Amino acid sequence: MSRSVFFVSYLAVVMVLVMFAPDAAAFPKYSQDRDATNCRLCHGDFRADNYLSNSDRKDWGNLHNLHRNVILGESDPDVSRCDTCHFGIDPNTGRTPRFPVFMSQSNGGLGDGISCLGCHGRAEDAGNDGISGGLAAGLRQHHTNAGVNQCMVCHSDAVPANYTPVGENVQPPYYFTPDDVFLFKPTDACSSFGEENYAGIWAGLDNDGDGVYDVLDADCTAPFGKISVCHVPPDNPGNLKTITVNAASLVTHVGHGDEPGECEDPFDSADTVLGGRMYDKFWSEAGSEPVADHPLWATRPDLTSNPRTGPDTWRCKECHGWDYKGVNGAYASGSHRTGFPGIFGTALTFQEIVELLADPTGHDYRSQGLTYFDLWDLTKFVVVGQVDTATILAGDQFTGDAGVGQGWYEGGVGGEDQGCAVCHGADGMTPPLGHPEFDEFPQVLARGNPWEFQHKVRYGHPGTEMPGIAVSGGTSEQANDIGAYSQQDLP
Ligand code: HEC
Ligand code: HEC
Ligand code: HEC
Ligand code: HEC
Ligand code: HEC
Ligand code: HEC
Ligand SMILES: [Ca+2]
Ligand SMILES: [Ca+2]
Ligand SMILES: [Ca+2]
Repeated sequence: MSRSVFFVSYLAVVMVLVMFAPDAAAFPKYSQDRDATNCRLCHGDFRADNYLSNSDRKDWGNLHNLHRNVILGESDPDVSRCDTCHFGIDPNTGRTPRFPVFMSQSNGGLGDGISCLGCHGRAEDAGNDGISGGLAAGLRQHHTNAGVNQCMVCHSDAVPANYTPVGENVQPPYYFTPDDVFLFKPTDACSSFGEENYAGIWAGLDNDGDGVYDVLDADCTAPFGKISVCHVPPDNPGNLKTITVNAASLVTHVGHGDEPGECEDPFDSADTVLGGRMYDKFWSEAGSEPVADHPLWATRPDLTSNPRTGPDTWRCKECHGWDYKGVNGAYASGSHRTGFPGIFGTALTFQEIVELLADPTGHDYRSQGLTYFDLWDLTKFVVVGQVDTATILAGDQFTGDAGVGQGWYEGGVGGEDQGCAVCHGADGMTPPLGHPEFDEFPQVLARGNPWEFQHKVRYGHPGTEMPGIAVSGGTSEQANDIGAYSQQDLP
């Protein structure tokens, strides 16, 4: 795109924002001013180490270096990979300024100077959005389908009902092949042999945003050739084994609970944070929403206090409590009482817990689409993610330091954590962008249900962009301080 077209579209952005979203930040940059705005609000500093992926919650290292060195590799020093994303020439220095970084404008490098859109957009989706060129419809719908409502606030093509992006198998503009300059660039959106996968779990990008990745997406045909999968023996889910299978049978293997790629130690590679979120409401993170009652529901010792039916009866917290103490904790009485025991201090081993959760005559979670890998995440939460709520609460009052908690609330607990205020406002009363109906404000939940509050603060709110502090290494002591601040000092 020529410079003059860029200026025209830049003017259009300014006008659109003035007309429709006077107080919203302009979006086509990664951040407004190297601050927690635009993409950086949720994906953090692009150049920080230990990026925790928003999609698989694994540590991807440094996103900037990953893109520069691993995804882009470059054999010809005259062609700068920096130009794939960076834009313009500073007349004083004659060099490319490194800030700001635009979503859809760059000097070139790999391809035509369309920056992130070269890999995170598709030309075939153009012309279907109210305020942008529309190339990133799939990226936006991926956000929407994952419960991130932000993009819909401004982009009409972020709403699945308005527009269906072209299929997973349609290649982004930069995926042409072969390439002898950018040696490692992605070449296949179906990523049959990992062509789009560089970090984290085996998946590449969900290019059309329907939530299904790569060759598992019905738009892609299974490839020929051999591929490694990690096989989970159904009768002994801890004893994983890497096997080589026909790539065409991958979908079938995954259907049986296997995972593409080589095996890792299941407990080491399990994810406590994802487990904590699934403990709250698993189908917002993995598997599917149950229809009938949980099979154990009919056996609850108290059949009358808790009249819930259907999906709610499958939430771990519904039987075992937000304090993990079941009938011996906050659910000893009230409309959530079931009489079931807690899980705090369980003496079961990892292997026993995975088997208990899979048991078709008991907890039966495989039946709702959870894989053994999901069950390992839940198990890791059970083993290392619980806290004894008696150590942070006196009755229903947090015992932490409200002044210290204000610091965490407003500035974050460290690492990637940006603090609560960026989404909930300094006074807690601002609904997160894209969630206008929200009224379960931090202070409301902290005062009304501190046991639930501590869990949400640590692990976030499933199915939404709220990360929780545990993902950044936050502790239960910090949750306690945030609780004290929210109970005592927020209006
Ligand atoms: C309000 C929070 C939020 C904002 C703002 C945000 N993202 Fe995301 N993003 C997420 C979450 C959460 C996920 C993971 C969704 C999932 O897969 O569960 C994600 C996933 C992604 C992915 C992975 C997609 C895939 O196929 O796996 C990319 C790429 C991405 N975001 C880029 C961006 C860019 C570029 C921007 C700015 C234009 C942006 N995000 C703004 C929260 C956000
Ligand atoms: C995949 C796209 C991409 C590539 C390729 C890339 N960058 Fe960046 N770069 C970014 C993003 C995104 C930011 C963060 C902008 C922000 O925070 O708003 C950034 C920020 C920077 C900054 C900090 C700018 C500032 O003033 O805050 C420097 C310096 C930088 N890049 C240098 C480079 C160099 C040198 C190269 C080539 C070796 C390169 N980048 C390649 C995307 C890229
Ligand atoms: C050359 C192709 C390419 C370009 C250009 C590119 N990306 Fe990416 N990006 C990828 C791929 C591929 C992945 C996924 C890697 C994986 O799954 O292992 C990714 C992942 C990401 C993620 C991580 C999402 C998550 O799951 O947590 C973010 C954020 C992101 N890109 C932002 C950007 C931004 C912002 C730009 C432009 C400044 C950009 N990318 C340019 C190919 C690219
Ligand atoms: C405050 C309004 C606003 C919000 C919220 C917003 N955008 Fe945008 N976005 C814009 C505007 C305005 C443009 C620029 C239109 C242009 O110049 O093409 C744009 C352009 C883009 C582009 C480049 C153009 C293209 O063809 O797609 C990408 C990528 C993008 N947005 C991604 C996202 C994602 C992902 C989200 C949600 C996480 C999001 N945006 C949320 C206002 C917004
Ligand atoms: C419908 C109620 C119900 C739900 C929902 C439920 N459980 Fe249980 N859970 C029980 C009952 C009853 C027991 C004790 C009897 C048994 O072992 O089956 C138990 C026992 C356990 C134990 C063993 C405790 C011990 O030390 O013996 C663990 C661990 C456990 N559950 C974890 C979970 C997890 C994780 C979830 C969510 C994925 C979950 N439970 C969902 C009812 C439930
Ligand atoms: C990246 C944005 C973001 C950050 C940071 C964030 N939240 Fe949230 N929070 C949300 C969203 C989105 C929701 C769900 C909105 C909805 O249900 O519509 C939510 C929900 C909540 C809820 C209600 C949960 C329920 O049961 O409905 C509470 C309480 C809460 N957040 C407190 C906090 C606290 C305390 C922090 C800081 C430790 C925090 N949030 C950080 C975005 C965020
Ligand atoms: Ca990956
Ligand atoms: Ca898809
Ligand atoms: Ca893909």
